Amino acid sequence: MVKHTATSVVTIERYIIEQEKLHPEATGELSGILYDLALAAKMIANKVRSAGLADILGATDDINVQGEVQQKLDVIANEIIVKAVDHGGRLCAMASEEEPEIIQIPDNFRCGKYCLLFDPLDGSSNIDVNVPVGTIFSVVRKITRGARGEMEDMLQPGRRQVASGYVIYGSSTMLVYTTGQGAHGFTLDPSIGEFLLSHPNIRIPQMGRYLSVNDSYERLWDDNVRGLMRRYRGLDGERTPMSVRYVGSLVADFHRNLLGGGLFAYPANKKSPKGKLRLLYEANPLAFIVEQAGGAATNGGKRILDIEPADLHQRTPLYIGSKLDVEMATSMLANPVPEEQPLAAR
Ligand code: AHM
Ligand code: MG
Repeated sequence: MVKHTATSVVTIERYIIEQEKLHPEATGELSGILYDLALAAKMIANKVRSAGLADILGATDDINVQGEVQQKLDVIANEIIVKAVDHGGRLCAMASEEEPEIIQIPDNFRCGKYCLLFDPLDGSSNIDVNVPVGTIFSVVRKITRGARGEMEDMLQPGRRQVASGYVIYGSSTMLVYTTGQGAHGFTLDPSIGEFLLSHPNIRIPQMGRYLSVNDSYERLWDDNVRGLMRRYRGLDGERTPMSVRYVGSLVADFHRNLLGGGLFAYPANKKSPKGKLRLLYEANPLAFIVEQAGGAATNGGKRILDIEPADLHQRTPLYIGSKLDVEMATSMLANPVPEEQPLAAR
């Protein structure tokens, strides 16, 4: 008798179709954007995999073997995404962490009803040392009337996202996405070039094992942030200590915490009063995913998905991950430890 394995083989393409059927009114346009992004992810994965060879295959002074100027991988990733999605007739505009202005759909292509916002290669400074990097994306519906996307379409709060996701280029390449019906993960099988469903309906543990924070900024934090980090580490005896894991690549840190439980924090500090991470390209898409997985995300005072964006490249402090750990941040930062009064003011 033939023995079958317990799990079925489901490609991302089939999964997206199945999910789309849950929405009878769906036109298939959003699904089309997701396929195109999966294709872009495979192309970027291919480039990332051979990144370490650039110096050998290319010549010096940033000129490659064809005599072309070598582009940095984050610029290449940006280009790959734009070219994978700009002609499908599904998008009315894009915005990228790599580009200062809105990216318009070329005149010769039709405009659609969605906007795509993305960080093409997050953590790209890690490429040179072979540490995982990622792509993050967010899709919102167009709200203005004209054919082309405008700033107002881009600056929508994260709760209006219709899809978001990320790709991690790690020991394997994984794509995790949500359309508001759970967060689902797919692993790239490089031998057949397909993303296969490997992590259906991801659930993040309510409390985490890992704390991901760059504590070299400790001297620049407010007392309340310092107090919160002490609590996470169990130094005030109020919580089981968390272990610190910090890759310095948001997608990698987030992904580990999503699967195993934990909290990623990039607090505001005296040098970066708004934190470092971008609301539209990093915080919002990951916040949508984490909430779909049963976790939470805040800037310390407000749910990330409720922040009204004012600027395309706006930054935000970010506390994201296991629900109870994020709630700890909300309660401790909303009731900040009073600042020490300078002697002269007492
Ligand atoms: P980038 O978008 O310029 O790559 O910066 C974002 C990265 C994140 O991946 C990571 O979490 C963070 O910057 C690390 O910053 P720091 O070195 O200050 O800890
Ligand atoms: Mg980034």
